[in-house]
Amino acid sequence: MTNLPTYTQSGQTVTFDFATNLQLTVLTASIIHVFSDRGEPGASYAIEGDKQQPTAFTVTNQGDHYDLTTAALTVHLDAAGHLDVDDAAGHPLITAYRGDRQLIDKGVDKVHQRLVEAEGHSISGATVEDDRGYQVIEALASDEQLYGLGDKPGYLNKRGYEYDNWNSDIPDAHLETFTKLYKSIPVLLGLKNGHPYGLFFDNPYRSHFDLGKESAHYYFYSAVAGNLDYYVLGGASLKAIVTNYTYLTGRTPLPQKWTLGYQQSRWGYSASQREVQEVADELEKNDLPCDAIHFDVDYMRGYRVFTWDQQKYPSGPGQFIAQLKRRGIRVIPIIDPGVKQDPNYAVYETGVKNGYFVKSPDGKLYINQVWPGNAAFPDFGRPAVRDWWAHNVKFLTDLGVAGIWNDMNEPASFKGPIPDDVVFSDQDRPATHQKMHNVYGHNMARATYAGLKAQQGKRPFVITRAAYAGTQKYSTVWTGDNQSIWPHVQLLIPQLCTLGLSGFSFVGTDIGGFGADTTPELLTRWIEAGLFSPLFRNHAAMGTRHQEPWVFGEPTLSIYRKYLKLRYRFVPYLYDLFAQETQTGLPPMRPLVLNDDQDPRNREINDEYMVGETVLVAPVVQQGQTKRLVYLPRGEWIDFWNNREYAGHQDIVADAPLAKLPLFVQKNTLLPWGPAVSHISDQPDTTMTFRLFGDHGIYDHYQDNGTDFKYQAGEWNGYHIVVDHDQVIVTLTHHGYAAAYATIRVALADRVVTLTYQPATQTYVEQV
Ligand code: MIG
Repeated sequence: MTNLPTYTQSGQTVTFDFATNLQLTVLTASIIHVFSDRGEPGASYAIEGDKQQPTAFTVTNQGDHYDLTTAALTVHLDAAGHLDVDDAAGHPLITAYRGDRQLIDKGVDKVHQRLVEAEGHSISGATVEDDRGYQVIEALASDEQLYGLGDKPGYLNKRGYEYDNWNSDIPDAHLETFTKLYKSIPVLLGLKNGHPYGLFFDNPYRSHFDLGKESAHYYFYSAVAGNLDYYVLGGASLKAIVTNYTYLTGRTPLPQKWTLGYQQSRWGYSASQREVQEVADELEKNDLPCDAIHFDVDYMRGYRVFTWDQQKYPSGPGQFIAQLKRRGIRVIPIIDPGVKQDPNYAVYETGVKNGYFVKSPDGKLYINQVWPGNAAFPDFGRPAVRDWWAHNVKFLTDLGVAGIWNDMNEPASFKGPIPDDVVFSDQDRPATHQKMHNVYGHNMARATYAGLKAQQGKRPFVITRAAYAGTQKYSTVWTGDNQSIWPHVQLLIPQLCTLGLSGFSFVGTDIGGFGADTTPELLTRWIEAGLFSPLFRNHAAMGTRHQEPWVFGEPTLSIYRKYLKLRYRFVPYLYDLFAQETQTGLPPMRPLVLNDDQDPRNREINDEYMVGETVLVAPVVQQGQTKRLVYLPRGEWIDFWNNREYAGHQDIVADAPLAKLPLFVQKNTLLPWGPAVSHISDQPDTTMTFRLFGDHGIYDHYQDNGTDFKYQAGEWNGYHIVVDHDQVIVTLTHHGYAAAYATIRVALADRVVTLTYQPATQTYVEQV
């Protein structure tokens, strides 16, 4: 038997003297950093700032292993380096697997494997490619569910599947067979025998998760290179795991309120001012609330980023954008990373002159092809390049755009993949594409955020396709190129919920589907299913059938309108949830298991989701279906449409004709009920309404100016509303924002109570 290694302790870091040193750092009682230096320089992109808090812990020698114990976790480490983690009550959370991997025999020999791979197929089951790689293998209990990993297109419980972390733009329809998409968010959440934990692997190199596919007895993480660098996350519930994970990697900041409104997009609109104008006119004519129109690549001059084709915009882009803004519609243009290779184009010229683009190993500019043809790629890992990009954003903010949509930043390339050895910077140190690929979109979004913030002083609205863990601090995300197929309206539920479990709270899919032709029924079910996705945008590819709400006539138009109007009623609720999310990291749109991980039924639900704690959504995601089974979790529930009451912990059959989204509110809930508006105004609301579901309720409501950062200096209002036995009490718990509501209405079952603000006493008094 080998002896235990010696160890040294420095502050909250304990270094064990193995052949390769292993460091355990206690960041908090629930977060332990596991690190082994394998020679990779550089700092984390996901984590910013020092997350270590003074925390008590002990290290004890137990003879055949050490125990490192905090108030929440115990790490056992034996002489062979096996690392096991228990919670404070001694329940195993993470147990190193003591055996060897048993590779799946797919009956393919080496010769055939090469042939199959040459044809473009991959034989799955990634193993470590060379001695720069490593793997971490953990035992699986028979009762263990695995969640997280970001945008992977599968079901909520990812046990039994394998995934890759390598940001990829793959044009085929995303199905559960895909191991990777645009984002790499290597955070895994587990429930082992009902006990929650998390593992965050902070290594940007290409990595792989096999979550019990190869064997029912273990799951593993492997990376092709980089340091062994991961975090063990503990907590009493999955919620606590998400809160701890977002403490570490950051939270979605409070968005501008209008970003929660409906947004209309289509690749092609922006090719002419007339076309965008028509879209705005149709929205208005058809009484469809909308807050933004997105401008895809067509507005640029020959796909040159930070240019605008004036000829396509007779009024001039600035005038036109201002004109739309006056009608309540904001403009979000797209920006790709690829900069057209053109010596007469200032962005390219400046980039070349300053060495801002990535280079081939021989030191020459690296060129690949994207929309503008030959293009150079900004070296976003470098601070100077991010500053330059942020400055370029001024071209767009000067024209009055309201946000920026970042695409193609995996980075995608048309002329073959960018080779691994292309020189990208890791901050100011030369590194490789292999290392910087997965953080490319992250760094681009970060630069865009910085530019918008500096130039607008508002909360930046960035939408990015590619991301890494932690990108949520800078940007919202959408799930890229889905298609107008039923499996994709089904997918949006587990995929957006999974992003939420992975730290990304502001998420959405292309409503109606991006590729392929939608049908009226599919479009209708999509606007229903996606009703509470924070990013609420209909977008489609050029060349597909149009899918604006009016193109199919009735009844599609009326149903679509009904749901847009309903969405606007819920905007104050979503905004409140975001205000809370900034403190907790809990996403507004969430899987049932997040609200109650102790109900085994909640652990496998892929066709329902919750909005906050009290709203349950059970969309129809099958063609032709007009009734569906709905699992009601704990508590009592009220059918939103007819007030019928149901006990929880049961399955009911809900009627769901095409025009109906099955929607339930927990009994005895108060919800804010936004005004019926066509656009979200930057002017303060003078009135707010709350609706009671049931007999009594309590609600805390947040209000601020909805646009800038003044709330951080205390310019916000908090309202505490209590309805009990027909008595309504509203208390202004925090008054930092001058424009407190003049009137508050509370809609009870049989009457509406109106309260008015008394400035002298800062109280709300019922009007009789
Ligand atoms: O190669 O800009 O995912 O939303 O409309 C396609 C055109 C590039 C991909 C994005 C999509 C966008 C499209 N883009």
